[in-house]
Amino acid sequence: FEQPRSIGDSMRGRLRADDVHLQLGGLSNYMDKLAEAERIVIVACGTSWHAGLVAEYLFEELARINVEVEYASEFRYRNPVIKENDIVIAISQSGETADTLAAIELAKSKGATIFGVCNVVGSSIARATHAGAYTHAGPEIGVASTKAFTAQVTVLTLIAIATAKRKGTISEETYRQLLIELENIPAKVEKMFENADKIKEIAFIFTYARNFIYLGRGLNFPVALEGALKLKEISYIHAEGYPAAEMKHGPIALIDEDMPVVFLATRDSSYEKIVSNIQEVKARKGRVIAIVTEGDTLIPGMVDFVIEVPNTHEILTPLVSVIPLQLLSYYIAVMRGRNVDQPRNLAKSVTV
Ligand code: F1P
Repeated sequence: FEQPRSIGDSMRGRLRADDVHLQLGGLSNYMDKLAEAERIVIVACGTSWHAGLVAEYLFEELARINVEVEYASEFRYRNPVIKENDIVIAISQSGETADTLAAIELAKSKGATIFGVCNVVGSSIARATHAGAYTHAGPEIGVASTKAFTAQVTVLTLIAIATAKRKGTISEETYRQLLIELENIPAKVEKMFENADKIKEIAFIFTYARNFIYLGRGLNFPVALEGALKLKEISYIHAEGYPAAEMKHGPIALIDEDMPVVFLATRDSSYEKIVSNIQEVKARKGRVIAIVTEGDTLIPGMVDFVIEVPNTHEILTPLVSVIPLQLLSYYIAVMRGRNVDQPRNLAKSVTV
């Protein structure tokens, strides 16, 4: 519920549509290096890894830079190919995650330049990097990351926009549109919280579901993964996130009348394809909860439940589409009597 403030804080002082250079603190000195990079490697764990997957789409789409997103816990034990002109971006809420820290040290030993996107000022990861941008969201109070995700995505979006602007891969018009729309996001998120009761009603219906599937395409694919992770973490319901187009390569076998399927179906360039994925699930009697853009008149007639999110620029979609998924997990967990702040088996920062 803090997110209208924390998303706002993550852009405050950094963003002026009339400014040629976004104010990105220590990173500002590295903008040329970033703009010239042939490759960005992102290392992170859990929710922060999902923010990294969003960043992959952003940097590729806006700045045309090749991006690889690595689980830090795998990367650190491989012998990855890292070159001196690679930029490694480490993302971490706590700034203390042992796997992410080890991945940074490995990349550093191979000569890469390391940037950090962390919530906690002065944390071990922030100190281990060459430069970085704090999210300004503050640490999470609970264990599961929620505001950290949207704050990380906000900061990564600003970095991608600034890089694209420096490279000339986006027009002045797009640059301005994106920054102006970013400033509208906190108010749009606030509006979604006002309609949270609808999500509570859906949560009530699915409180005792045993499984969930989350499907999305493009920028909504990492959001599907994040929705599934939130549900697992705080309600202990088994949930899988998939790219919607992968469904036919396996998970479709799971669909029947007992399977709730959450579709990220906002009005974007994947819309028509998502509509046909929804038809495939409905034909197999899956129970569909669709996250749609407000005013959508097609999908509500096809599915069991609809949750509307405000319209925004496609690039900024994850900042609005993740909110109903966090709320759905939250209400289901509370209805199941779970401790949402301190889920079983989870540590706030995984330091071993
Ligand atoms: C990564 C993370 C969180 C998750 C849980 C365990 O932490 O996987 O995403 O919610 O708290 O740790 P961090 O590196 O982002 O602090």
